Amino acid sequence: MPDREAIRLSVVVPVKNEAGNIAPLVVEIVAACAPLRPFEIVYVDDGSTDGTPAALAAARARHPELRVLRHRESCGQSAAVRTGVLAARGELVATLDGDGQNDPAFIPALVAVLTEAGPQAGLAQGQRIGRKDGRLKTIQSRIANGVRGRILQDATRDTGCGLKVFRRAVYLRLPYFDALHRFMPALVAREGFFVVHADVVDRPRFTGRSNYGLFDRLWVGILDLAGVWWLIRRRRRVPQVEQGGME
Ligand SMILES: Nc1nc2c(ncn2[C@@H]2O[C@H](COP(=O)(O)OP(=O)(O)O)[C@@H](O)[C@H]2O)c(=O)[nH]1
Ligand SMILES: [Mg+2]
Repeated sequence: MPDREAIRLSVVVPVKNEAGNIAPLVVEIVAACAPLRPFEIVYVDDGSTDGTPAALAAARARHPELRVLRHRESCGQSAAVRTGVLAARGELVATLDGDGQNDPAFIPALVAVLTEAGPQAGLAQGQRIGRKDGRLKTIQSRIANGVRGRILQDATRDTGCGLKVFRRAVYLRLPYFDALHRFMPALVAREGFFVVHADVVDRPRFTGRSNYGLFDRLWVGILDLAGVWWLIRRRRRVPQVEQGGME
């Protein structure tokens, strides 16, 4: 395994009860990221109660790039992403959902748009086209994205897409809360970095079922939006820091 300095990219994947989806997705990530070597894959098992730990152990035996972390008890998707990013050794981090809905083939394009935009670009946000969720969920997601965009003015059509590439150092500056991963563009901009976008083609889950019900995100989503709105208003300006005491 290459050392910390050598790794360019860490691919962080949060999973809860995704046993059947581990093996095929790891194979796809390894193939997609081949041009970005050296990279690592960090799976965070969020207290799964199915065969996910065994599937991860089997995948690790086949792929030396894979690291596995586990929460003893389920703490949620944002907490799993955070555990992965804290452990990540790459300067750049890619995230994607562990159910197969996000195609890792888009990771190199997201890395390219971020790095070509320069060091002030903090996040390359994937935006889904051809949504494969049910009609009701897709409509609900469109409405939520529309309301969020109006209120936060974060110039992003789809913040819920799990496919993102960001600078680890920028992520570490963000305030942590449950659902942080759905508000990344506004929070990255709050730190004085800008956001770039790339369209990504959505897929259906490989197998298994969604961890979220239709109403899981509605009421708490309104509360989260109010919280992020408040956070943004409570940032006066981003300090431009320079060396003092020179005269
Ligand atoms: N770590 C963790 N991951 C979760 C949790 N809920 C969902 N996920 C993962 O987050 C990703 C998206 O969740 P999913 O259930 O597919 O939600 P949906 O696609 O929005 O319906 C998948 O990789 C899930 O395994 C959770 O409570 N903890
Ligand atoms: Mg999904």
